[in-house]
Amino acid sequence: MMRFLAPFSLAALLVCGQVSGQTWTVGNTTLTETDLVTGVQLPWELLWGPDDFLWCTTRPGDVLRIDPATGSYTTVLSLNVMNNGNGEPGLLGMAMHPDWETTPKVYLVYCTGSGWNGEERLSAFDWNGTSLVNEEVLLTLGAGGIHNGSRLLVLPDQTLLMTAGDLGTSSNAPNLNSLQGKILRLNLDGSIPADNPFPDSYVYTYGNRNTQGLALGPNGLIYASEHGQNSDDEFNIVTPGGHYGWPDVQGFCNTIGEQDFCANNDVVEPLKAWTPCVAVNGIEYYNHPAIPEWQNSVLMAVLGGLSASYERLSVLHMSEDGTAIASEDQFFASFNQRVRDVAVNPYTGAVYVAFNGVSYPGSGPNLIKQFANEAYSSIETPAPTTPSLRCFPNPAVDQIRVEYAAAQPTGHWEIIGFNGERVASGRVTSSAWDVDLSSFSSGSYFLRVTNGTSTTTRTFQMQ
Ligand SMILES: [Ca+2]
Ligand SMILES: [Ca+2]
Repeated sequence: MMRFLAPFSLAALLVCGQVSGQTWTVGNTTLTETDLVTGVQLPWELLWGPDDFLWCTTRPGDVLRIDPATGSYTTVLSLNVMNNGNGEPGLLGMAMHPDWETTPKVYLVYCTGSGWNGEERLSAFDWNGTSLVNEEVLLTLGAGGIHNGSRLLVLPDQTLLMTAGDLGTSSNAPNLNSLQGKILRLNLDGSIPADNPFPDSYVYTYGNRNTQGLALGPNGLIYASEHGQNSDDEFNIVTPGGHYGWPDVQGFCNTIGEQDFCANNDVVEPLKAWTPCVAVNGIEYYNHPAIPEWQNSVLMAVLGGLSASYERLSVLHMSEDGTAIASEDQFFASFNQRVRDVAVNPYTGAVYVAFNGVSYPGSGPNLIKQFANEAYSSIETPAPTTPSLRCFPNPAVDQIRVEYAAAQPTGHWEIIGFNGERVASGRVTSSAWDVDLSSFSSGSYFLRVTNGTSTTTRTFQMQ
């Protein structure tokens, strides 16, 4: 079946930030694009939380709790991370305790230390209603300039998977005495599960290079995406005790040397491999009726590789039992933006996508977009509890009106170009004000209003 993806402009109808200017056609479904949050440095993990907020880690060390209805967010934790999140290390994966009502814990992986050597920590924090507190370090690994993993995923049996990269030393991966180049499995208190495949070991799979996608699929399947070196990015099914081949086997067992190694080592082959590498990243299983064309598929963020040629959201249509990829569709390549992660709104079926700018290891513009089928009627998303922000007209010519509906309209506002330069700012003293744009050049800007710990952003265009 052919699938079409055709953007067209709705600029005349826009309210700033609510719709960014495009709709996308997916079969018989129309997705409306919204810039939910803009100006965030390197959103890395996107997660729909058990509190019905969208949670996000940023590689420079912040945890954001985003109101999905308004895009307003609060920074609930700021960590000191290695090299301020420049390069590959920083704050990475996140997961929530499955018994959130009684045990509101958030699990985070981050790299800390100076220079390019340090420590990677898996820590649990308590959510106290406003911030993350009481860090408990559950596990420490090495951290380096490259290949730090790390995604987290809580399994239905209340254990936690953590992907650990090989730190650029490929011999780590097959070495069962190293925690690098693995997928690890822990109890939620940090102890080793009694039924792990290797006695008294966190190791769940080995021979992994740098796995940066994990998701639960149907029928108890666990999916993983893994970066290859130059060839053979992989999409795998996670099998306890499995050897995934690195560095002796890349992708399928399809060379003479690989076939011998695979026969002797019972190597698990991927469901699909991509050559040259496209830099596969965060994954999420999608089965929501809001986008019927994407049901029973895995949405996979693709960074595009060092050559910045393959950026997209891949839709991997799975076979009925989930054990094979039937076909791949590609979306949003026209943004030419590194796609880092994806999350799904369980009420509306809307998809949130984290973009990481145009070049490795991450530059502006960074933003979180929502793609929603507005024709789908669903259970309402819970009412927003945080301020709403509008700016209009969009596109703007010489002036823009800002409306900020907050209980206390205080704080400050900024307008920032997509190159990161702040071009205007001021104090918030009322719920509406005008900004003179007559000296602005044309292009994309974002408006950021900060009120206490709450930040709200909107994008607008200057003609
Ligand atoms: Ca492999
Ligand atoms: Ca191969």
